[in-house]
This record gives sequence, C-alpha cells and structure tokens, in this order.
Amino acid sequence: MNSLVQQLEQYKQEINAFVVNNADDAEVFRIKYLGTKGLIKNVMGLMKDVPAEQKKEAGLLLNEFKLFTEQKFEQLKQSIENNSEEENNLDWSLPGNIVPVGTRHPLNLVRNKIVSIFERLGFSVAEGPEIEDDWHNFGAMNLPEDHPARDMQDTFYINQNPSWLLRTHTSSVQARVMEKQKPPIRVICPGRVYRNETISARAHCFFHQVEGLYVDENVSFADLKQTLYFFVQEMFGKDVKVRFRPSYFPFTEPSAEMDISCLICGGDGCNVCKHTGWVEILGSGMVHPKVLENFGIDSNKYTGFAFGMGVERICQLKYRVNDLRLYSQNDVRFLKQFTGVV
Ligand code: 2NL
Repeated sequence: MNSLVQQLEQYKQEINAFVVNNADDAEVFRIKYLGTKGLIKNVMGLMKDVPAEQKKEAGLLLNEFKLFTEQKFEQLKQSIENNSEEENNLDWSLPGNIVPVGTRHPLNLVRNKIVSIFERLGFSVAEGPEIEDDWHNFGAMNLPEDHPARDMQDTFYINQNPSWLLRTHTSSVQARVMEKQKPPIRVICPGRVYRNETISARAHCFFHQVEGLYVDENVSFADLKQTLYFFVQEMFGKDVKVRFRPSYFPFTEPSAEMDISCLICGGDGCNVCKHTGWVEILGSGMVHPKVLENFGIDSNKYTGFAFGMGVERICQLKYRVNDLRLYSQNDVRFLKQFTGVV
C-alpha cells in the first residue's frame, strides 16, 4: 500500500513537470497518461494485486490520481488555446504603426541656412543671454539715453530689477564678444529678441534675428556689400538683384538698408513689394567708431561692418508666410507643410 502511495506521488511530480507548447505536445500527454495503453490504465490494473481489505482505500487513491491527471490535461489544453488565440488575432502582414516624425520649425530651417552660409565665409556663431543689462543692449551700442528705442513702450524691463531687460536685438551678444575677444572678429549671432508691440499679422512681441559683425584692419564698405550680396545669392538664388539705400542706425556710420528684387512678382509689382518691385531684407553699416572704442578697440587701426536681419522676414520671402503669428501658434497644419525641408 505504501509503495502504491509513493509510486503515485512520483507520477504526480512527473505530470506536474510536463511542459506543453502546442497541440502536438498535449496529444503526447494524453496518449502517455490517459490513452487506452496509457499510465492510468496501467495503474488501474494494479488493483487486482491489492489485498481485499485494502481495495477500498487503493480505489480511492487511484480515482483521485485519475482525476488529478484529467484536470492537468484540461489545464494544459486551456493554456494552449489561450496562446493560439493571441497568435490568431495577430495579423503579421499588417504594416507597423507609423510614428509621425516632427518637422523642423520654419524659423529654425531658415536660421540654419543663414548660419551655414556665413559659416562658409569664416564667421563663427556666438550666443548670449536673453535677459540683458542696459549697457550690453543699449549703452555699448551707442544708443543715447533719450533714443526712442529705449522707450518703455519698446523694451520689456524686468519688474524685480529694472536695470535688467529682455534684449531688443542680438547686438548685445556682439558686445559680449568684443568685451572678450580682440580683432579679428567675425561672428554671427542668431537668437530671439523681444519688443513691446501689439501682436498682429505684421508685429509680434518677440521675433528672431541674425546679426553679424566683422572687425579687422582694412575692412571696407565694399566688403560689406560683397558679403551681403553673396549671402542673398546663396539664400535666394543667382538671379536676385540687390540695392542699398542710405539709412540710420545709432551703432553704424554710414548705415544702409539692403533691398532685394521681389521674388514673388519678379519685380513687376505685387502686395509683398507694395508695387515697388523691391523688398527690404536687412540693415547694415560700418561699425560706429564709438562702439569700437567702448571695447578698447582702436578705431584708427580697426574698422568693421555689421548687419542685422529678421529671420521671420527671410522666412516670409522664402516660404510666403504672410502672418507672423503663425510662427508661434504651433498649428500642425502650418508646421507640417515644412515636412522634408532640410
Ligand atoms: C536691422 C538692423 C543692424 C547692426 C544691426 C551692429 C552690431 C554691432 C555693431 C554695430 Cl556689434 N551694428 N548690428 C548694424 C546695423 C543694422 O540691424 O534692421 N535688424 C533687423
């Protein structure tokens, strides 16, 4: 009797350890344990050798063992069905989920293009803080105390400390370069700038600039013109025409604004060029001697040219964006139109 109990215990362990992965494995189990020549049939045959007074007890044990094996078989079948249901629900031929890849922001596309053109001419990139002090934003740039650009209306001052402000141009970065570095200097300064304007299609309280500065011995207005001409040709194509108009900036003397022939109408006249055939794209000039002297640069030995352009403006001309607000609304219908542009 004891040996029967031990024998059944051993079989149970064997059955518990039986692993099935598919229907074929389950069939192997069935034949081995529950089949007509299987183990259960075999052990049931042992009953005839059991002495009469122990038959009842042995019968219970064997029945319990049979039940155990049948339950195990049901479990194994169930687990295979669950597995194959999952497999059947998967259509391996379906295309994968398409994860939408973002697009570069048009202003970044244009900024990168501007930067790479000037890098080819030997300019390096400088960056600086958006919160500035009066000196770097205005004083050093020869903006007198009473200059309208310093007006509270145009400049955002920081409440907690009104000697700090949000830079109104990236000239402040060039000021920081001149503070540290002596000529030759050849930098461009891309970045966001802030002005206190009412937001509309044509004005915003922040926009993006790229300013450039070149200071060395013998830098002339001819260098300025040729550098900027090269830039617009690379940016807009070889057919573009340029013209310079005299202008005024406190930090340059002489100063000039540069126009390019209107790309929209080819010079015939349209609303973009206000029927003149020309559109303004940047301001420029020879660095004012006072600005150089502010940084201890000898203005008798060194001269330089500087320029500044609005990235939004270049972007408007290149991609015909007619409302400044589009750049910061993050409307994907606008942004995804730049898919694939690099
Ligand atoms: C504009 C005009 C300009 C500059 C920016 C500059 C920088 C230094 C010294 C002198 Cl460090 N000038 N920058 C010069 C002329 C024009 O920008 O219309 N920007 C959008």
